[in-house]
Amino acid sequence: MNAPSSAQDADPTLEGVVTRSTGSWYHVQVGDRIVRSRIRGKFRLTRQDVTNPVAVGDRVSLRVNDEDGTGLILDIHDRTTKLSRRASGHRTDEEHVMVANVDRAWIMQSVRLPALNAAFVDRLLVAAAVNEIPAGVIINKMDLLTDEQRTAVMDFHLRYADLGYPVLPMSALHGKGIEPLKAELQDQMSVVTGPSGTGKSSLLNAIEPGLDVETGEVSESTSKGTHTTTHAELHSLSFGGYLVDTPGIREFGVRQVHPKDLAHFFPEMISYVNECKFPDCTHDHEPGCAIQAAVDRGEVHPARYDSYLRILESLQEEEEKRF
Ligand SMILES: Nc1nc2c(ncn2[C@@H]2O[C@H](COP(=O)(O)OP(=O)(O)OP(=O)(O)O)[C@@H](O)[C@H]2O)c(=O)[nH]1
Ligand SMILES: [Mg+2]
Ligand SMILES: [Zn+2]
Repeated sequence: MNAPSSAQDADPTLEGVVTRSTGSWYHVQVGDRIVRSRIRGKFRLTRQDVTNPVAVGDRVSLRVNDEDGTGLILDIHDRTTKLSRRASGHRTDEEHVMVANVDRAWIMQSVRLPALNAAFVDRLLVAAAVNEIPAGVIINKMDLLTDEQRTAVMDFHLRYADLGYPVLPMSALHGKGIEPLKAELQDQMSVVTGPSGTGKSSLLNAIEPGLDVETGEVSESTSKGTHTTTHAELHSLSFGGYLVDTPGIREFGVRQVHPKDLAHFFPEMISYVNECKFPDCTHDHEPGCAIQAAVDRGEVHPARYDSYLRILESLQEEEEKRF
């Protein structure tokens, strides 16, 4: 308990936002300065289902040690939103909070090196929808687009635009097409996520050249990035707002969804779910399924339906493991 403070003693508790987390140390922005901080042990003990009790974006109360200037995080404020994924490793039911309190999630893809991955986009769109975070899609490296790819990229673009998601083609490296994104980022707390090498950190440098965020190479032989960004980091934008740069994700596992609710997170499927013959239809094999019929009629994109089936399967496997 705190000792009662006299009138001369100002309350030494400060408020800040976590800009970086390395596991044991957290960077907390307090006004204009960054305080290197630790957390109280109790957060680790009470949240065993989460790999990281404090995430980038969290608003916290902290106290600063006068002697060495380090902070101790005393309290984490309630989150408005969070974007989490299944933690990698043996305990697949564990949650890893990628970022807290974001208003907007941008899913980054590149036309080449690495190639577009619609299944990845669909899993992240579901995760964002589950957490009620509006999402958009960025198609980067437009300068690498070849004639053979043009139709596929256009199909990809239209697929998501038709569903109502903002889709922004750009070339982060050359600073092309970034103005529309800047308008979307202004005064918002946003996160950019995507596979390694798609250009997330390059995007930060394009919109805020002073940041000088480290970027890495993409292997020509494997088309994979080299996981240059190793920790999520929140950057302040000079035109207002924050953008969180995140490490490239190898695999994104959807959590927190009951298999029977999954179709509700595919906007184009919602209107059909109550028209299936069986009320507990999983939309993967049942006769009289309105969603399968919509796929056959071309009203639901087959790639989206395929993503639905793959996520459904992984959620059903998780369910089985629980019993
Ligand atoms: N041609 C081209 N290359 C780009 C573009 N944007 C980024 N790159 C290159 O792609 C490579 C990877 O860029 P990064 O910004 O490090 O990618 P990242 O998404 O942050 O990757 P991780 O931190 O590993 O997750 C670098 O060599 C960049 O120069 C672009 O618009 N066009
Ligand atoms: Mg990066
Ligand atoms: Zn059905």
